[in-house]
Amino acid sequence: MQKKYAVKMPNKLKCKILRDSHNAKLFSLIIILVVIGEFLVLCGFAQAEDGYRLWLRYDLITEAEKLSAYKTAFIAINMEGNSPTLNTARKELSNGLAGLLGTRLAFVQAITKHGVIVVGTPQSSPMIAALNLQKKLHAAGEEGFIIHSMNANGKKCTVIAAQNDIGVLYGVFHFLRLLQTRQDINVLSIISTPKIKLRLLNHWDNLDGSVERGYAGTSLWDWHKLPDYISPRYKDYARANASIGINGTVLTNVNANAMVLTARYLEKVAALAEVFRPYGLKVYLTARFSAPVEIGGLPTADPLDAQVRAWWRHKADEIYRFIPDFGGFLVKANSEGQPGPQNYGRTHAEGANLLAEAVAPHGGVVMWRAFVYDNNMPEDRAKQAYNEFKPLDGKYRNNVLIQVKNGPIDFQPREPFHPLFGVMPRTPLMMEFQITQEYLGFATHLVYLAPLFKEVLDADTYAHGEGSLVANVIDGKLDQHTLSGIAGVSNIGDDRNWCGHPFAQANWFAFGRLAWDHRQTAEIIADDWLRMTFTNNEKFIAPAQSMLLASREITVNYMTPLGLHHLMGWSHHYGPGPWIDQGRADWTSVYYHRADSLGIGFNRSPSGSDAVGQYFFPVRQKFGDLATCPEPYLLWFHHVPWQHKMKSGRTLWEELCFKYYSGVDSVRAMRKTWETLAGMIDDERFSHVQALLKIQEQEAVWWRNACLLYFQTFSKLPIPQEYEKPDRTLEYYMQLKFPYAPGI
Ligand code: GCV
Repeated sequence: MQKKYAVKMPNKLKCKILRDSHNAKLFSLIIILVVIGEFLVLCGFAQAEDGYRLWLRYDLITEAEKLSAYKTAFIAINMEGNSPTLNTARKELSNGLAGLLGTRLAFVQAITKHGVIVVGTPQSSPMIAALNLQKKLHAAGEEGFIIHSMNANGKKCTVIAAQNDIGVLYGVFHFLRLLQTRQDINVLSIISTPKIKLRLLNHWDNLDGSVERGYAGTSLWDWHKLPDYISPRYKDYARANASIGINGTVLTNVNANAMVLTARYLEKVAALAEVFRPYGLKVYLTARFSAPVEIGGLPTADPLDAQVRAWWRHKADEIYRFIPDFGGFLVKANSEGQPGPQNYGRTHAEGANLLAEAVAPHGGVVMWRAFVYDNNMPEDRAKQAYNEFKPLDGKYRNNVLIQVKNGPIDFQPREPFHPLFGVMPRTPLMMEFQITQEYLGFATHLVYLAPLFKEVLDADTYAHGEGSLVANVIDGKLDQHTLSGIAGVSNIGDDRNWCGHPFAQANWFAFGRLAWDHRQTAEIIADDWLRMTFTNNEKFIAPAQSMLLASREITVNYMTPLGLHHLMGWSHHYGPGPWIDQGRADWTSVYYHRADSLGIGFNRSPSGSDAVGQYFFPVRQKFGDLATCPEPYLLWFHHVPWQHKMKSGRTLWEELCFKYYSGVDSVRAMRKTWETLAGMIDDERFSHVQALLKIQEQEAVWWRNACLLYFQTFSKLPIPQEYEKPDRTLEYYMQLKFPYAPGI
């Protein structure tokens, strides 16, 4: 994936020089320019970048002191063993160091000098076997690794070791990251182990190449040409995932197509699995519940029907013949029109167990989604998943995980944590985050999602008293589950830079890093990503990092402040649509904001839908009482009078105006900050971000104006004098149509 940089001489110029052999001076001048150009490129200046390399850029270290320290510390590599994963790790390490240090290190058999990097497992490397690392390796676990500065044969060396080959690869990526981010490497003592077992991307990719809620081009999977044509991107994709510890990928949309389970497609899936395998990336598929009818010719898909059970068992056997390490199924059932067990009067547990039984002999899992709600149910949508799933705790086979979205509605810019976390102690619950920005400005807005992920992971459910964090529900610690999982709905497409917005890559990166270790901070992850993706220039890092860290709150402010939610345009979810009141009720905006002449917000307190009752004490009390409910969730849980006094001393209406206006002002400030960074990174990505920030500002103004003008029809209160006046009317915003918005 390393891009080759060459300074090209224009053809016309070449011809002229060849024809005119007397023009030696001009020729020399051009040679000098070419050499200077190549030097600048080598030094990382003036380099054209298209974002393809993501955070895996191994350009020459330009800080002389650091370079010399690293060159002294690392002079050779000792790495034996010969498996596909070890070979991948060897190549990564060798290429990475060659790029960073500007010289390719030799591979040595013995440690006769200071500065050897010793890499491998006790099985692959006699040197590591001799170093007595059992305890540390045990602590690192099956997928983890250690990186230690040690003495071997009286010589200083750096050991990258693991119990298994995949841990070695993860260790190599971590080690290279230390250099990419210019860390001190003299005394290393790292033991790193993933907190969560299944760390998956969910692709909402369709077999026709489209991506539901995808904003970075079309699907990476070229189903038409697979299995014969293997795009080089498949390997680069697996490599990027391995570099952040992601170990599984669900290739297909949860709004599933049964055809992917036919032999013709399984052959294609197997080809992808083959490419991904050395990177420790397992493939999973979505299973359409009605597949036995649609592709199996059976009259029913009833999970208790003997023929249906046999069909799924045979289907699983067939899949495992194609893909021996197939991970399992992800299922969306009885939600948004997808078929499921309830079509046959059966429960979600009966449905999940049917598939779990089929994959169990092969070691597969079933991830059954809790994103279930029904507009025919006269119950607050926010309560429905809990009502459906909690009673089924303990009824699932032991290879079933319930995959729960971070909040009770649907990936809004801010939601309280899902009340299911903590209430199903006998079932492993997986987290589902959305990396693709369906509700956060598509791939046009700069929004760093790590603060959102952290807010949910660090939330306290109080399931077993104080300190029962959501993170410990999903890593299995709270209720002692060995099976644990986390999924991120992918933001990856076939755009050259993978994620559309150059900064959207940070969300893929942050998801992987938090899936590996949810205790890491959004700050450190942002810092690493910026250094690896752009530059180590501190003058760039500090302002760019503050932009990243503030961006999510800024977006909440100009889209859905104070707990508002689900205000976006109908179906495509592009832009504001707080006036939407037609169609399926629980897909309208008015269902959620409930604005009227008295106030605004959804009363989910005990006097309303009592959704707060689904949380443990004291969370339910805190959320349920207007006086103690944190203001960021206020309108999620309460219908609040327009004149209600907020903590700031402003009335609710004034506060709403303040939030929307400060959201826009902050985007303007981000634009200004970005302008000050010109020249510190490559022009290509600089101007790409610059242009997108301009759109972000326009769209933030659009959100602000449309929402405030609309809510004003209820509050009947003026937008305070000090603010600029909306330059369009509400009618203007309401008539905007976007039939070709991406992602549908
Ligand atoms: C894949 C939301 C999205 C849908 C998505 C669904 C889900 O409703 O708008 O596109 O469908 O969530 O998560 O299943």
